[in-house]
Amino acid sequence: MKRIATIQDFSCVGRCSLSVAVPIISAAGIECCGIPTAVLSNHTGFPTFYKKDLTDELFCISDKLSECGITFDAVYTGYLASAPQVDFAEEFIKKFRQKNTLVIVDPVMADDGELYSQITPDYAEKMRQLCALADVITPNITEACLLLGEDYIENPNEGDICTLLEKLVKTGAKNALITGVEQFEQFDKNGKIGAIAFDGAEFFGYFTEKIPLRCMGTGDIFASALTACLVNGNPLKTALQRAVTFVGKAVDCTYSDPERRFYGVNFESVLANSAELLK
Ligand code: PXL
Repeated sequence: MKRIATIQDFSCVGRCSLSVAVPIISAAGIECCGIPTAVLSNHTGFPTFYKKDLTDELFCISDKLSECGITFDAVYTGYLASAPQVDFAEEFIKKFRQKNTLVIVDPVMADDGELYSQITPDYAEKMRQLCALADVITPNITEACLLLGEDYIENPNEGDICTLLEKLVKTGAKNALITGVEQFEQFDKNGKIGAIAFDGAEFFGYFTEKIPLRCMGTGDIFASALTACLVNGNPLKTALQRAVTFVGKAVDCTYSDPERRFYGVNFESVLANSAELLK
């Protein structure tokens, strides 16, 4: 069985990070080893939260895994709770990377032009170095601009996205993918939403119906589904299509739930029926 190490926080409430990565990757038939960067009562999108940073523990955990001779088919990083944890992720990748280990970095730090609470400006600089080690990076538009040290582009067109992707690949990542890209049809206000990728030679994108609902954690669900598809041997183009489809189904299901919560996507409702998509 394939095995992934995923480095991100555990938020007790709020469907993000490890609470979505572990079930999604497990449903794809892959062993998912969660390396917790922090434990939070709930994610930082709520007005208040308790956070216990686990930076010291991270180094002890990685030393023991290494002593036990454990290997991983992929290392996938998500929300890192502080700038020193970005250094840890870099060290972990260097320690555990073998010839065929895939490295996926989701540079979780901002959305809609704003840094997440707790993320400091020096974080983006460190994140740039981490991204340079990756096989695939999955920023949203805000994160892509931050990684490049550019001003946020509010309503980018496809040309803007392609330029960002080309620059991101020049900074070192083998493949770059930008999420949350909207494709507005001329007379269809709902338009479509999806992702565009660049592998250094070719651009490809995939879009699904845009549902008028913004939920925290959508990027984490996307990156987890993409990682699972890649580790199961799918090419990036297929993995991108399937991850966009999976997120679309989950957001659709959340939208039709009269009791939906603002803080999370009902991915549980689609996971069992969509597990084949991730294989
Ligand atoms: O979904 C990204 C994310 C993950 N983990 C924590 C967060 C956020 C976004 O705010 O606060 C703790």
